[in-house]
Amino acid sequence: MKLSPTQIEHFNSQGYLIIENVLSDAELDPVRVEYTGILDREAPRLVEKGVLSQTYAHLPFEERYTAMLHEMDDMYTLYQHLDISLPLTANIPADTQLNTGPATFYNILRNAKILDIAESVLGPELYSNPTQHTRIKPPVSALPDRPLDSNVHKTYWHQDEAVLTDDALESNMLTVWIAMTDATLENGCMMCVPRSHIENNGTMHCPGLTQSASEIFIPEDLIAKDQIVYLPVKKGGVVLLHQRTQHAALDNNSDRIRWSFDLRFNKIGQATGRHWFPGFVARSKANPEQELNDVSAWADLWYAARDELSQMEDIGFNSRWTPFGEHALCA
Ligand SMILES: O=C(O)CCC(=O)C(=O)O
Repeated sequence: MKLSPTQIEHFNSQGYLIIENVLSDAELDPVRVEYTGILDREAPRLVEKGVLSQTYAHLPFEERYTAMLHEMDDMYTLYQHLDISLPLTANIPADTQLNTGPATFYNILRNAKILDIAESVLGPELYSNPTQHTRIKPPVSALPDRPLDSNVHKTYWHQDEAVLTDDALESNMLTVWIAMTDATLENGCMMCVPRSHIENNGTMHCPGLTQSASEIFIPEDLIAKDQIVYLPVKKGGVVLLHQRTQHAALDNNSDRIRWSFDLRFNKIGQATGRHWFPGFVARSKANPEQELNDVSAWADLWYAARDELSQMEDIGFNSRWTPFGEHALCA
């Protein structure tokens, strides 16, 4: 699924692109089944620990996830099993889990249509950058009233390159955001400031409100609000963002979850900006034998990284913005 010259020109000039109808239900359904399996595995454990009153196994994934979170004081206990990244916290316990399942690997990260889209922008030497998440956002009415990170709550304004280390500022990183459910104005679709990738190089970010080092944000006063474009997209659609495009996501004010994956790609050989975490060669015309096609090899990379990071007292993710914490705009 190569992008047309018009689409590429829109992306390059505006810093974003909406592409509808990329992934089919036949590709997304196995991912949903995989995620249901994670709840099937974790729910009885949480019941046994006294965290949940029941497994909610009678509910479909969407409602079950919300019902489970509703009962949990520490929702990250569950969420971390679903994410496709280790957390960006000061310490990573040796038993930290993440989803390294085959449906997510083959149907999402290694999906040929997703790689074709990335190739249209970055060329044929594609590295899967480990700056990636799944975000499964319950209705705000189901969330506690305290700062929560953007994997479950709304996303504050930011540029993606701001969560990377300095060595990646010259990399060409592309964000590929994939809708697992429709993303609407009501349920928390993304929004962006067009052309901010050209006009706002290195916008100031404040350190975030939660313990995750990825929760930095651009103060609202620095956003050109009259220029905001909303990015609703149907299930199976994709939104592309340039690494410097200012963007955010609305609250989920609907009564159902809003679910997405956000992946990143850069050119092979460029710094990922998350050297702690493992990326892989997703596609290479020059050296196809270097492509990582085996889900268990991918899982091994993540668990090896976890084992190494669990030995560190303070990993020091993303400390670039701490000095600005005292700036009046950050208050
Ligand atoms: O899905 C969201 O809420 C925001 C995603 C985002 O900000 C990103 O992928 O950089």
